[in-house]
Amino acid sequence: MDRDKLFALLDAFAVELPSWGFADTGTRFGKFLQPAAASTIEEKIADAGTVHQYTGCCPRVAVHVLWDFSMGVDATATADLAAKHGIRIGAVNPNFFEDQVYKFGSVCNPDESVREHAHRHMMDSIAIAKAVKSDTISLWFADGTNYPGQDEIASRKGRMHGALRQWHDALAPGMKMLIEYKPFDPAFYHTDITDWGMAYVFAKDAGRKAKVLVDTGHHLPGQNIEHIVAFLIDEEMLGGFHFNDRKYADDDLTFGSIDPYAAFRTFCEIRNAAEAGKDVSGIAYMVDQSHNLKPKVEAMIQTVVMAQELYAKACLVDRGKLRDAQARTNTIDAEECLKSAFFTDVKALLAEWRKGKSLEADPLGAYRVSGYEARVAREREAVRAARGGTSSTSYA
Ligand code: PSV
Ligand code: MN
Repeated sequence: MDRDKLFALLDAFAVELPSWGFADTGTRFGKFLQPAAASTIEEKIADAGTVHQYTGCCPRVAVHVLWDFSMGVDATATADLAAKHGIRIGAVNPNFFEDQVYKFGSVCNPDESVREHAHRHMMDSIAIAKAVKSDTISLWFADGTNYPGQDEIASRKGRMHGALRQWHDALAPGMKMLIEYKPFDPAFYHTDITDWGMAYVFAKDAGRKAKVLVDTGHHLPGQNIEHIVAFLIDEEMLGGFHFNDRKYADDDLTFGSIDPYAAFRTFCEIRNAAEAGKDVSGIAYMVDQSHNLKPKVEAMIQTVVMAQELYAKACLVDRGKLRDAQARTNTIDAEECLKSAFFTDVKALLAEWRKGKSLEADPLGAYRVSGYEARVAREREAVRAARGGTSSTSYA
């Protein structure tokens, strides 16, 4: 592939950051607080804008409604603030898991008043999306049961189905709805949308604006994510990704930190589809990571640079050679096509791409010398002390 084509593909490769990834978060066993962690939407947006400033490829920040908005407050101010930091608001994530009423689920709850509560929250979330000019509502449900017999699985399916259909039709024109799946956690016996197949069926039944969201951490060990991705693209049902990595379950580790070759293979399937004429331009690339150990802005820069490198490698696969090897059923030659692209050092190419955008060649190094983290740590600690508290925002 020539350099200009690669650079054009990199220009189009935007990675959306999660607002919650800049806040103090932890595990159910506790949080380790960081002085520079963001505790307001203003601070989260400033951090996301900073990552974009150094990487040049993160023009949007996803928001989580209950963590980032107060009901009744004008959401357009948040969009204006994002614009001041050189970014826009991306996916709007309603929250169907935190309210006390959701103990036995949200839309699948047998109690109709709880389902209505969830419905009102969805309508508020659509209104927020309109106000911030976002075209994406991203749905994840913690719904499920912990014990056999706790509830009727098929009835819960029917409730989910009804809600998604109704919500699909309430979306504004041009808006889309992404449906995420997760095999377990917090529900440990059965989860109402447990895998890509169920998400696919619900999305398909809801209507054309609904697509599947693949969170790379939400798979059982050994599952072949690139196969799922290739299948969904072919069905025109892949809406987007939540990037992260995991060793065991949904660990929210840095994308590519455990298995970069698997992440590369996922990008390969996207590029294969694109080269075969499929429209992949609507796929949303989003990060869903909450760092408990790493400094948050640094971790996001590391993530985004990794995503760009793996994507560039997937672009570099010699698809002419690959097709030829496949036609000859030469498995070794075919596999070598992937391996030689994966092992190509693309750092210099990316540095050149950044130079063309007046960015520093090494985003992490440049960010570190900027002194941003030390400065915001001082400012945020002072603000928190004046408020008389520590970090406020939630688990993620
Ligand atoms: C759930 O584990 C999830 O992946 C969903 O995308 C949520 O919105 C996000 O994490 C919140 O942390
Ligand atoms: Mn997710």
